[in-house]
Amino acid sequence: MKLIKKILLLSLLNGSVVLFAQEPELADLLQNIESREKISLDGNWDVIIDPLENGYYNHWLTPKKEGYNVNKKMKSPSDLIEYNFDTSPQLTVPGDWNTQMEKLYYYEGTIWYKKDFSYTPEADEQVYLYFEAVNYEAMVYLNGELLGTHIGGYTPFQFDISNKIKNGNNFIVVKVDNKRKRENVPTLNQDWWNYGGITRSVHLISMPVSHIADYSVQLAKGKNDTIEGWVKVKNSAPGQTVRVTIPELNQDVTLPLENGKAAFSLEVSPTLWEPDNPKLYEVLIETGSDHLKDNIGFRTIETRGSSILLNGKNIFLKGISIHEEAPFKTGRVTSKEECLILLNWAKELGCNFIRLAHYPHNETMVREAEKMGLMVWSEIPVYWTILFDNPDTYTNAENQLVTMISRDKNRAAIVLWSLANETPESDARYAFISKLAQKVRSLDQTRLITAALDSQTEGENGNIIEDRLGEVIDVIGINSYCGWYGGSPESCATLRWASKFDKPMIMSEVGGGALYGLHGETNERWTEEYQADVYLNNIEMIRHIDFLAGISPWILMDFRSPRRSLNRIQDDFNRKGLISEQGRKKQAFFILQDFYLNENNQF
Ligand code: GCB
Repeated sequence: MKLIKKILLLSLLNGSVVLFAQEPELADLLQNIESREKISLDGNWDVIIDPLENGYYNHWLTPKKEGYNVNKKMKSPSDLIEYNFDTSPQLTVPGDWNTQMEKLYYYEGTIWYKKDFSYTPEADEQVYLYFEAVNYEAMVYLNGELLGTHIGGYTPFQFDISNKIKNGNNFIVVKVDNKRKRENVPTLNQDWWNYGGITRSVHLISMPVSHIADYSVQLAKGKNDTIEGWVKVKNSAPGQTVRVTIPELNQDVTLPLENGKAAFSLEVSPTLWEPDNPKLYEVLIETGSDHLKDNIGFRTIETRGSSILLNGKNIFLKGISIHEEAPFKTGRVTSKEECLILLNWAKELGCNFIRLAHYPHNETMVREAEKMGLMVWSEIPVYWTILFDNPDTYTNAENQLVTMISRDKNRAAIVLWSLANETPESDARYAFISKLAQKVRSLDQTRLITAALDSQTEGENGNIIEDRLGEVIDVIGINSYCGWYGGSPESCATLRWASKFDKPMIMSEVGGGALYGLHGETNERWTEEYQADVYLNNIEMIRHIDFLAGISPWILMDFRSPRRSLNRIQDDFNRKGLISEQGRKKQAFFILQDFYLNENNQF
């Protein structure tokens, strides 16, 4: 097991092999917060809109000693304090700011958030402040004191505030800044709305000082009869043990902790997770003082030549791409109900697979997809022309990647980690993405690596895939817009594909735009008929790609994008959805549905 850097075989307990090990270098992030006792800090937060960052910088543009973070109040009538959270407007958390106030529709910049709360600490307690996501840069202060800064808009982060939280009244201030920057991931240019704000939930999570911080329980790579795992306990006492049980599989092991860590390997053959039977097992983890429960599925995912094998069997990935955009109201998804609407549409379409584009989606989305039997492609926003030769950009991308894997490593539904989308070829890009791939392989060997590539060479007999990133990844994603950005829809039916690599290909994007309710001839852009024709002809095309292992057309639902300004048609929406943002299905939805449900598409 390459996951474990140092393995020392110790003993046999209950017939299972017990190992001591170091968990790989994952993010310092509590696993499975769903199962934890939490105090929610969601709801109304007081906000100050601060385009010039006056709450942070003085007029010489040096950071103030005391900015808005200290939440100062007037003590006497003559005091000059030019801000007041208590009389300020409010925004709802979780939620983006752009869709909550008309004047923030196009806003990109800084907004300060403040929340008061009271707390009564208990004995033997460790308290974490946990943010599911803030877009993009968050400086977090507790009672005026900086806890830390987090960069990256779609991944969770936490602070141990046990020694800082007060008995009684406390306040949190977060400086949220979503200015796009050239060196960021994503960079200045992107085809989705840069929704700002505390977009996902915020929690106070309390647990015993000695607690289960992280664990991994999955099938060993390629083995359907071996469950491998490890548990990390923070502040463990000498001689302390951890117990892992999977009651339905009659597995019950008690493991000694070494430096707070223990690993195990169980020889057992679980019913495997698959789309038709997304079986999850209750897994219980206990230490003396702490316990938690997770529902975990077991499956293997591999490639053989140009096929993808789920549990050793060839599978065609019938997918759809999805942005984390709320149906009916637009803006960021903020509830489980919204996740379920999107996922149920994917099921109705006949999918067994979803591409969660272009950044890690919220944890609920992944967990619910898993329960519904949807395989998941999860990706980081290494998108278009990020600065591949900038070391800070790399560090940022790697942090997002490692955090995504840390959060979701126990989700059997995730079969593909995607490292990049439509990145222009260069040596720097090759080195950057290869390094990310190495990182994934050092952390997780139980999933496949992919990237959505743009670069296909037009040969005499059609398109040829020869981007050298193909050497690095396991599954080649190809974004192709035949019939939309190039060629007529009819020309797609006869377009042929070849690949330099003996690897599976997923057509990770394909499609075209239509305004729901706009009808006309098949050659009229933006009509449902045109879009349907794009789908029909592309479906004809893919029947002839013998190394094709799946598709995830672009996209389930229309989504906001400031690049899309065609008045009366786009109105700030990318219209390539099969469903409008108001939940109306376009003709193309039914074309794809027919292909997925009625055709024997086992390629
Ligand atoms: C792409 C991008 C995606 C865009 C899409 C489009 O290739 O990966 O983010 O939204 O094309 O609609 O052009």
